[in-house]
Amino acid sequence: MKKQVLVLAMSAILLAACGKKEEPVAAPAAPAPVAAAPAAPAGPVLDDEKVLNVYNWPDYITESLIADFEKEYGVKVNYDTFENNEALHAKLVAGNSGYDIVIPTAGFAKKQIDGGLYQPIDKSKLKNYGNLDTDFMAKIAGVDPDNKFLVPWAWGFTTVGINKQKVEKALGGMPMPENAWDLVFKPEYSSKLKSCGIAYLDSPSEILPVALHYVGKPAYSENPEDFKLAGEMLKKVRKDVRLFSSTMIDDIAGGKACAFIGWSGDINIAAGRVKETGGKDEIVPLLPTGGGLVFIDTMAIPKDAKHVNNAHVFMDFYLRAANAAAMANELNYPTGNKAALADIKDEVKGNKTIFLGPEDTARLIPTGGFSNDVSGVVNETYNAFKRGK
Ligand code: N2P
Repeated sequence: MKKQVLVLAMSAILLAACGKKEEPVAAPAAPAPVAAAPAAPAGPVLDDEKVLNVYNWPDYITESLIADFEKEYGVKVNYDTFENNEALHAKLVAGNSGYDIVIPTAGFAKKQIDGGLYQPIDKSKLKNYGNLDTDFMAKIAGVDPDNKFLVPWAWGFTTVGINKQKVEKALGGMPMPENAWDLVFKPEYSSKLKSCGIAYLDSPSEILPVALHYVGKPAYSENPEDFKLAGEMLKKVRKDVRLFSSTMIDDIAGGKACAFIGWSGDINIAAGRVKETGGKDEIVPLLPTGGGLVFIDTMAIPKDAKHVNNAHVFMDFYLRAANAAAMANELNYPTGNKAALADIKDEVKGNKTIFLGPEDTARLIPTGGFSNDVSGVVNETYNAFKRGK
């Protein structure tokens, strides 16, 4: 049975009629109707079991969000992370994942929506839904018509980042390329940067689109020949790649890698960490002329989720302007929450590697996804590359 969190109404007090001893006792007058206590505002509907299971990307939640939510609603949050969309997809396809909220990238989620893996969002339960930017929602509607299944979490772009001093030293006087993707995709550069460490995200659905785009093919090609070309290009630089990881903030900040394919916000976090600890190296997310790969990550409720009400309450909580603003202020990832803009610090709003200028925005590789037809080729090409075959 669903229960409502209700504040208890105060009980009525009946007054006894009183009179002088000698006077005949009058029949007690009917008590005056007690004014009804003002209705307490109904709280959101929670499930009987006060639990919420969330599955998200690593390093992608503000510090106090979960604790604040647990405290306010008395719901215990179990929080797990996945490394890439493929790992999330495998869990959803297997079924009974146990998760109530998952955070797929919108482009990738299309096939999950088409495959019936999510349940529709009940927007009537999201009183903060109006905080969302309608233009942003229109973009998501390209993969999720009528915004039925996906509620924005955050967005950013996959790009090349560098440790400026280490890269300059390793290049030994060789000028930086015009297109920063050359640093990680062209043997001329990668063979030099190998010495200070090249890291790639461990994410087929991001490495393949940027590789395809780099070799002049559509980022979300359907043509196996295009994958062959991208695979050949990747093969040439494989020996220079030191690390595959989706949690590379510490590796970057700790100097294990000097050139990396990473996420814009994470690269900025690593840059901040080096500064805080008094390090001299500058970590910089670059804005390649070849374009970064935009991602829009979203919350969705798996079809077989057990705590659907709690999931909606969490979504609505996240949609509060202050919570969405913290995502940009603390983690350098903007959200589609328009109301949050006022609470985002000026230095974050003014950072062109977080809030891109028009030129860089125009160059971004738009969000998209591979169809099921090519998912085999995507995985084969990626795995062969990673194994060095
Ligand atoms: C941040 C995770 C970014 C997710 N660490 C990219 N889809």
